[in-house]
Amino acid sequence: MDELKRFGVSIEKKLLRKFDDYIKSKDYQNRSEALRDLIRKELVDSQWAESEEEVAGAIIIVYNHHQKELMDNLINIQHDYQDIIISSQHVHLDHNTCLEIIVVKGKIAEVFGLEAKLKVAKGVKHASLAKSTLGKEM
Ligand code: NI
Repeated sequence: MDELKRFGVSIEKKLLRKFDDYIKSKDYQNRSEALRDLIRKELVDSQWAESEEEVAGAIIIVYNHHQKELMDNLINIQHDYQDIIISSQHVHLDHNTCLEIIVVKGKIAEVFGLEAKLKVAKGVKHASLAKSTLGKEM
């Protein structure tokens, strides 16, 4: 771990009380730990606002594999985005339903493009994107 630096923070009583409640509900050991996590989350979020940035993440889709042409469609989409797809995992949830986790690494604009195409494919019931980071500046 990098060397820790201390700094003072001025904060309204009411806000601090809410922050302490939040810390307790999330099982943080102390304010510093919670604050570090919040800062990292904000930095990752702001990274995701810049479409030229390189990021990592995962797209999860749930779909009915009996839907006509959906399997072909999903495979074609993923081949179109092979440059940013690192790996994918397919899980059979029940007789009809599949879940796929697609791990991505690349430019944000590309990741959003892939997510958008998967989301609108007919037969996809749900798509969600977990935004993460390459971790270089964390
Ligand atoms: Ni399946």
